[in-house]
Amino acid sequence: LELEADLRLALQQEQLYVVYQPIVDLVTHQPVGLEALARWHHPQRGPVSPAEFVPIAEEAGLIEQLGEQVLRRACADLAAWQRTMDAGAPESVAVNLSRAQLRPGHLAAAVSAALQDSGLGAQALRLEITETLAMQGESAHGVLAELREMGVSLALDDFGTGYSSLASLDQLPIDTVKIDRAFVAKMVHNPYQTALVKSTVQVADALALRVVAEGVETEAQADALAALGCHAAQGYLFGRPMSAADFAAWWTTHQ
Ligand code: G
Ligand code: G
Ligand code: MN
Ligand code: NA
Repeated sequence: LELEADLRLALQQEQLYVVYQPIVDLVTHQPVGLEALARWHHPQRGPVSPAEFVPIAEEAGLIEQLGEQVLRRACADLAAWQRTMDAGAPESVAVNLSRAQLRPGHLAAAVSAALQDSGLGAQALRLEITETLAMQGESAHGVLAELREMGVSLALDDFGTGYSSLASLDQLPIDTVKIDRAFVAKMVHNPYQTALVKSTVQVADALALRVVAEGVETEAQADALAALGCHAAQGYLFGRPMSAADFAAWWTTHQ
């Protein structure tokens, strides 16, 4: 409850900030994109993980406000990079959505406003959803359809955990699947986990979906994923989540 009050205040004062983690092509290791991740530095407790404060925001009815701040910051930062980088600025940014943000009408309006204020086109935004939420009912499907109609692309996040199933890849209006890092961690030297990733890539290929592996920490994991035909990866091996300024420098030196 104390954290909830502090979070409410932090949102009012816009104390939350956003860090960015690169996504690289698994064949060339060239940067191809980035994911925005929310951060909160509590004045007394220090850093609080989004794994802790996102559920608090959901319960307290603060998630739309939080989501909108992250969306606006990510769009503003991407627009600034596109204005200031000489060549090859990122074309899009991925932003995580919580299930409580999937309200018909409201989410599309917030996304539109963030795009309009930053001057970005809809293709500059990739929204990440998890299957547990994506699967919940007609209204969620309607919201996803609204976003797709706007031209925003959708990624299925944390694939391989929870309720995710290969069958759902065909049923959601997504263009990307993100393989969860728990899956990646278990893969090397484990034939069963390797087979699961392999079949995920095969189904994704058949549906023309892009596959991004998360939490790649070692060369062995990157090599194994590349050998399985996985397209892109994200993880500490390539780059940690960074401030906007550090990310811009990282991106420029990795062109
Ligand atoms: O960045 P980190 O690994 O600490 O994130 C922990 C969890 O919080 C991940 O599941 C991630 O998807 C989620 N998360 C990070 N930023 C956001 C955000 O802006 N909105 C939502 N809904 N979840 C986020
Ligand atoms: O659930 P989602 O995929 O949005 O969360 C991404 C989370 O994974 C972020 O909190 C980010 O900080 C974390 N992360 C990114 N790369 C790595 C990695 O290589 N190893 C580990 N352990 N976590 C990572
Ligand atoms: Mn994500
Ligand atoms: Na994930």
